[in-house]
Amino acid sequence: MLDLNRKVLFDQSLERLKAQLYELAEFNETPEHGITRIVYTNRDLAAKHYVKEYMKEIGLEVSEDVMGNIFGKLPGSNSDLPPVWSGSHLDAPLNSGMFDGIVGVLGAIEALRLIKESGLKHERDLVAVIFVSEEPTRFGMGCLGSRAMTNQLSSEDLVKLKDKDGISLYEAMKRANYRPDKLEQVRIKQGEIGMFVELHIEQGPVLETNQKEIGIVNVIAAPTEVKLTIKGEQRHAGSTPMNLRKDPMPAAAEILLTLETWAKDSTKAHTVFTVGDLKVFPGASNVIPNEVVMTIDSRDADGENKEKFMALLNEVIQAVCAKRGVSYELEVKTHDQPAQADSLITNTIKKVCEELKMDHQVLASGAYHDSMIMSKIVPFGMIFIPSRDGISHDAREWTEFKQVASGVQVLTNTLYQLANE
Ligand code: HGY
Ligand code: MN
Ligand code: MN
Ligand code: MN
Repeated sequence: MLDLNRKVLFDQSLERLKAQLYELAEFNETPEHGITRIVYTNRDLAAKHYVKEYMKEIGLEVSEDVMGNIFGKLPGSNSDLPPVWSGSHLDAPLNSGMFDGIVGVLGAIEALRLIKESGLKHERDLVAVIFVSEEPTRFGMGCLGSRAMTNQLSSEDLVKLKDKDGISLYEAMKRANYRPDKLEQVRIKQGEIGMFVELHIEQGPVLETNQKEIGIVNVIAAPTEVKLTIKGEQRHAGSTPMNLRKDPMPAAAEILLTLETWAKDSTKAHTVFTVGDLKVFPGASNVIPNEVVMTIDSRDADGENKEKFMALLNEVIQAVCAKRGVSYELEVKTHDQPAQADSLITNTIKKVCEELKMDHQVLASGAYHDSMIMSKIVPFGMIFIPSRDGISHDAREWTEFKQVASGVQVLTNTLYQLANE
């Protein structure tokens, strides 16, 4: 094991990570409740600047691509070998927590700092990476940076994806002084990167319930993210008899409940279904709406079940809208496939946990991550640390700083070993 596991180093790491987590939490649009940090906004750009400056300060070679993905490199003795990457995201959804994504960003940087300061040799370059916009908050699609890298985001997508104010991803990139016209420069080919390891909070209840310090992810459940618009006929709420109505609101409710029941009855362990946003137009209590717009977020770790959901989604929407005399538009934003972690990486994480005598277990990730997208071009592994009460994407999100530091210790040793593979 690395001599960096000495107690004094662990305590120094813990203090640094704690301070940085609080400092990054300052870049926040909703200090009155939780953390909100949306891609290409001032807070997001300020957080990026903070991290770039810190990476320079500790001597990493810092670069940024035309989209705003950030890289901090610690050169190895053999830079011809494909590097080992580690990292996550800086953006945060609405009124959420201060750990999601951030522990993977700061953890990767801290790991490279510890390895650098230990003076221990490593062959492969080690790179801390910060992906643009992992959260779907602004453009309805998550993992924009890693999708762009792995050629799963086209120039047409940059124009098509729009935020609630009608600003396209292309325009938002330009306003933030990035170069959407040079998207091709972001692409990374299969084989260019050797391995990718992401440290992340679990965002669920398993590790805490089982009293484990570390989670080793074997599979990442994949999202199907859809925008459904149902159009009906706006009329008076009082004088319109029930049999004359073409009301999109009960149509949306029937579709939602049918799909929720299907997810609840699923025999697969990680089938989930959420409607996180639903807007009614014009939105007056005594007016039968003319339109309802809702998001549908379904996840599964089983590819076959995902296809069954997709078939059911189309069938239910069609049948309910026909029965109720309303029309609909269905926009499928993502329909990703579950991602299997790499056995060399997961075995290395396991070995490190055993050597550090940390209780650990293998588990699936219900949340998706950039690792899921990167798995298209590079073998990945994920290290989880516990979430208090299993809560995330909420101001109550919490992980003890000792748990963060332990996760970073496992990440550091894992990266060191993989860099000498
Ligand atoms: O939604 C997710 O799973 C991720 O946290 N964006
Ligand atoms: Mn998240
Ligand atoms: Mn995350
Ligand atoms: Mn994620």
